[in-house]
Amino acid sequence: KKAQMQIPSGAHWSLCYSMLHNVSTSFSYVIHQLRTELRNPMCVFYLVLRALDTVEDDTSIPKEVKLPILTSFHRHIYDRDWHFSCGRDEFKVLMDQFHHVSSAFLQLEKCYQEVIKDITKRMGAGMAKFICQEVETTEDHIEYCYYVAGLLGFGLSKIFLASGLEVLTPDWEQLSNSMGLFLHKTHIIKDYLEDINEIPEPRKFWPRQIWSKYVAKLEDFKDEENSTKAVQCLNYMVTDAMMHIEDCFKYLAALRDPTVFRFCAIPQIMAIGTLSLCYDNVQVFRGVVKVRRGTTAKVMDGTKTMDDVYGAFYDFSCMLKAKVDEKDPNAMETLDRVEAVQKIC
Ligand code: PS7
Ligand code: MN
Ligand code: MN
Ligand code: MN
Ligand code: MN
Repeated sequence: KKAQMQIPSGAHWSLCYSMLHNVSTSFSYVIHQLRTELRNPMCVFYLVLRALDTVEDDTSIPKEVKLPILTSFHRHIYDRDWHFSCGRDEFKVLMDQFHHVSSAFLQLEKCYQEVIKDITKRMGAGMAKFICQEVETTEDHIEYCYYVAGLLGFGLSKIFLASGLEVLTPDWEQLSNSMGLFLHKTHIIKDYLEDINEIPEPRKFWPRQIWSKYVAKLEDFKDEENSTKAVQCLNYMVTDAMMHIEDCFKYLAALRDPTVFRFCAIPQIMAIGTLSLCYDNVQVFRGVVKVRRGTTAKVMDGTKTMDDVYGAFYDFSCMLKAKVDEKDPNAMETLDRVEAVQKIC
């Protein structure tokens, strides 16, 4: 313990930034380009929630061990001596080196600590709730996405406001939630196979109320004989996620600081890119579906203004539109959504 106290504060930060890079290259990129006053809080916020998520995701931890960790995680971040090993690879490293995250957290200004603690507390409670129950209805699906992403959007907005860099519109709370929901609904679609193949237990985030119209068990989408049903359900899920785009535009259009703008806009463009790639794509049920590296690089480099956002959404929604087949049961609805988006662009 003595030795740990002697680590110079700069060492905690460089280890945090190196772990950030190892767990997410894309978030590492958008966090690095932020102004100094936001960069450190965002790095810590990311690592704290990523560690919380590593506990949530590890299906080998017994429920009675996992639940109290999730619901008291907001207290563990204040404790440099707290340690819990779980997860795999770079996530395991993060858990084993978590004292560096705590040390960095304790050096942040109080106002940032408060937001991070509050969101961690509420997200942990929400994750615990969904360890105990499955995603049955579309309301459950929205509620889960609210806990792991909508709440985060809310917390990020609070940090932007606290920094004095942003003012935001009166409806920022609802718009922040939509920003998170759009990202996370997309993520859940893309991660179908990764989640269902989780060992020792599958994870299921698609709402039963929707998939049960197509198959008897969510796993059935993996079978080749169910390809048509699987893709129809996938197309419905993609169309549903698109309903948040208008709110996302409103949120982004109100941002003033160019680095905050890029931080918020780049993940949203990656999401519409992912949706357009997933639409009508049976590969979602066969392997990994990911936006190409070259496309990612273009988005990272070429997103500076609202016009860039509209341009990217226009292009990706064209790619999606070109795949809509009139035989798809929800084709009309999908085309309506595409048109509504393109009208704004
Ligand atoms: C900008 C108003 C603090 C920047 C960014 C780690 C990513 C991991 O990857 O399926 O398959 O393991 O387990 C709104 C980020 C929503 C959250 C949720 C946008 C922290 C994206 C912990 C709000 C990101 C939310 C789990 C929970 O999915 O993932 C604005 C910063 C944003 C982290 C994300 C991820 C959830 C997640 P994987 P999972
Ligand atoms: Mn995860
Ligand atoms: Mn998770
Ligand atoms: Mn996932
Ligand atoms: Mn994943």
